[in-house]
Amino acid sequence: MVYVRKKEDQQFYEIPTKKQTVSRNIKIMNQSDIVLTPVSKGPKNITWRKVLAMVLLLAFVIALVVTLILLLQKDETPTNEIPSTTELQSELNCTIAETLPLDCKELYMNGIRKSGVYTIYPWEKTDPNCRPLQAYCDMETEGGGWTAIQRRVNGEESFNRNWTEYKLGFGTSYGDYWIGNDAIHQLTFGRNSSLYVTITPMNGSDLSFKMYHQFYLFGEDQNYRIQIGNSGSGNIGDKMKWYRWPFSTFDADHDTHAINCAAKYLGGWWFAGCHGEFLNGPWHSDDWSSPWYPQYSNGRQVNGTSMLIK
Ligand SMILES: [Ca+2]
Repeated sequence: MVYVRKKEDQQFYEIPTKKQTVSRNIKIMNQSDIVLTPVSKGPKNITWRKVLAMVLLLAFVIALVVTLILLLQKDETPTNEIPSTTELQSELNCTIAETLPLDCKELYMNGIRKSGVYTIYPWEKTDPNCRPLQAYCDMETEGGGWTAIQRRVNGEESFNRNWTEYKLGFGTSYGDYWIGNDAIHQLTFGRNSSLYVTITPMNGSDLSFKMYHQFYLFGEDQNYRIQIGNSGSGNIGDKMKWYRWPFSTFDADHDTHAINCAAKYLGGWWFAGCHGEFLNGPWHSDDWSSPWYPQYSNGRQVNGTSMLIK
């Protein structure tokens, strides 16, 4: 039904439909040809249709906006399936690890001559442990190219750590640190490495050092058992030449003594029953027993240590 509102009386009138009096085939010449029927009220049906249409349109717009907001939120929210930045970085580094330095020796061979902290890539890209490592490189001692696996310079880090911490490493490579037993295994196993131990004496006299050859560490499945072949040059005793023992920490006793050596002497090491040398004791303390017997029988005589490999 179609309606019209007359100006004269503001009254609504119903316009006849085509079926009634108006046809497409009839040309209306005069407005009086159309018979208007007054109706009591306005075009109620039209108003409701408009309202209904507006409601439907509004509902559609609201649904559209809500959908868009949900889609945007989904894009911004990280999920478990998305790798973290560290994982991506690690994956990236491992992917190109073949062209990057395995250790400080390779950096030295690439022309690096300044001692300091560098990034090394000990693992193959397919290794689940694959990750870049920050390591201190000694590029001056004994021909340079040495990777520090242990270094103590200021006593800021405690070396009384548990199995997992020794496994993965701790500390900061520009200060006190342990590079990690996994990394030592990876850097030495099957590689005929040399080990160079240094001790800085508290009394200001010359640096103590000792070289060993054929040094390597077995993997965690053998509790990082150490193997040392021949001893080389040095100005202190070389009892480490006989080392064949697994690693121990206070929470993993693998020594041959009835007691827990790591718990008693407050640090991780390749204890047997218990030790003659021990570089991981409490810093500047009488509790650090026999760092390197007989030259260093007490931790208060020691002002720095390092264990270097290449
Ligand atoms: Ca024991």
